[in-house]
Amino acid sequence: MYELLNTVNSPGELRKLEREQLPQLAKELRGFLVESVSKTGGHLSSNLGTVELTIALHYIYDTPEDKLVWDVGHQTYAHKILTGRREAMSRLRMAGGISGFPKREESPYDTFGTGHSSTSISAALGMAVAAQLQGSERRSVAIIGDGAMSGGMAFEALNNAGAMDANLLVILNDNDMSISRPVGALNNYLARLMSGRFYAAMRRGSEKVLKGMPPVLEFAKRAEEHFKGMVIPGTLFEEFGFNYIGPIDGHDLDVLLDTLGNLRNLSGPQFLHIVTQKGKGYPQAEEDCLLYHGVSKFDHTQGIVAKPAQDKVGGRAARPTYAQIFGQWLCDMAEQDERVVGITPAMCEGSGLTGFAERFPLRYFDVGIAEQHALTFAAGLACDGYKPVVAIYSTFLQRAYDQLIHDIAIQKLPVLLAIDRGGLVGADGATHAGSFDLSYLRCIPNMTVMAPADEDECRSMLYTAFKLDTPSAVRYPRGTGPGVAVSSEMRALPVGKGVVRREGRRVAILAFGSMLAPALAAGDKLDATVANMRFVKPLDVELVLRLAREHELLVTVEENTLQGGAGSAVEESLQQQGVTIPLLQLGLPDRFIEQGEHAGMLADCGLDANGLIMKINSKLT
Ligand SMILES: Cc1ncc(C[n+]2csc(CCOP(=O)(O)OP(=O)(O)O)c2C)c(N)n1
Repeated sequence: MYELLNTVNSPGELRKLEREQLPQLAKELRGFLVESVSKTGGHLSSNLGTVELTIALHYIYDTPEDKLVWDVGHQTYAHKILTGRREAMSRLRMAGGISGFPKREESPYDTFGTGHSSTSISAALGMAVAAQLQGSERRSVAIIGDGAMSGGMAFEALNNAGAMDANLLVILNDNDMSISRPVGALNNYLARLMSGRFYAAMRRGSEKVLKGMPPVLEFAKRAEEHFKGMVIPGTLFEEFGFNYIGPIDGHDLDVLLDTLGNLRNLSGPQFLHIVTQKGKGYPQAEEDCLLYHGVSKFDHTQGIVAKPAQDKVGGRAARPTYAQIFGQWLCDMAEQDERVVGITPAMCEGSGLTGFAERFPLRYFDVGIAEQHALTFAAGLACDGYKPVVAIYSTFLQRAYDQLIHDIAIQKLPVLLAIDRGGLVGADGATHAGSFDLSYLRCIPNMTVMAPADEDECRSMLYTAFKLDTPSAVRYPRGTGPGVAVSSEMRALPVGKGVVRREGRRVAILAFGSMLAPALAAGDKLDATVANMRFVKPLDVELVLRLAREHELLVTVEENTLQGGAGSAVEESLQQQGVTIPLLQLGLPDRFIEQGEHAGMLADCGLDANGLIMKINSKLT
């Protein structure tokens, strides 16, 4: 079935193929991708869109000597398959298997590790400058989507690269989609560029620009024959100092090969604009590329079967995810208070904002993949009387740390961060884990930081945070919780207070957020006291002191790195009060945790009930 594909185990072998064989290879690669991803889950639409580009790049460039840097890296499955990892695709994103993103330690062809967006131009520029300094002719190519291009870092890098003469090629893979519809002025600009309305004017500009550059002129003339006069300069990218080529059809191998072949020989900053279709070649994904952006396992002969609106599990309604609970709360809050505005950096669906966006379109802001801007934009709104709620994944909030401190916390602005994907996230692995937020949030003055242990508490915490009128964060995990029914009431919790959930002897377990469930299970086995601490900041010091007085051992447990986390807060408070008591701090270890299945990953870290029992027992004896 994959006769030709099976013969290609490296780009070296790919380069031995005749050009005429490449369309067949693309066809087989696409079939393999659909079949393979349907068995493992993963990103599908973006990968189907980059099949021809990946083949053409490895065919023309001398990889891995020449460097390909993929932005975000979710579109690198074809690249993995062609660089010796075809068989490893059966364990994509699984424990012990290959990552869903490029990873330097996985292959020499993965030149730069990614997962977060908008880094490729900076990294490829660094490599291009390194080549220049080393007197090498090797080339560096950044491949970046139109969504990732909306990130500020991409512009910082363009600004830098355009004023240098390093041999950098930036390929803009324009499929007119981010995860959902792309937003912003750049996107409008690209659409206008594509529409051809500006074509004539640009064409005149093009001749002017090309005249002084004979190799480009020659290339442009040849290219013109292929794509019937589609070579136009993009004013914006030209202004940045790049030589702009495009837009060209990113699924036409002939055009791609000719164009890249020419660009490979040009020096200085080059910009190639290609147009692709997300989901290309799999009709269901072409139809609904959002649904097929990130998929779980499915039957590829049928496609994803839509779930009924009220999904039933064993006769009961399926549990809502924390993201859905947040989305519902935001709608309810917005009904009550017209100062509520909702902000997302390009993660509408994942953050549970679809309903809010539909019901409150004027108070909903998708700002693009721009976390830094999202926070400072929220700060601005807060300055003038609004109550901004920023829905953001823990891992992406890392991008906006200074904005949180400098623009929000110092000014004590009432911005609420609804932080999703706190803790380990499973198949996406280390780049997407929300392992650090409790540590990096609790050291910021003026912040209130909460972690819910169940769904109902999540809603109450969001309301509590909203009522505070100071900077606050509610941090909840990916997916579903323990299944506690969510009250429709808006109930505020007492600030800085935890609750004892189980009274026991000798040992007191102080659980934060998602760790309450295993703590309660361990508490039952050990007859230990278990407290749901609720607040990481302000910490319930009174409760900590009482538990210290009444027990022989305190145990803190959190789904956050041990360094500087909630357990450290408990330790600091004991120190400050001059209380000495054995303290066992449990949490994520000081290493990056690779992809896997969430429960297994927690167990590996000793954060399931059994792990807690073992560690507590060994501390007691
Ligand atoms: C800093 C950061 N924020 C958000 C994301 C989540 N994310 C992953 S892919 C994606 C869309 C990327 O769109 P584009 O670059 O156009 O690539 P496409 O999927 O369309 O091929 C987003 C928002 C991320 N990876 N990194």
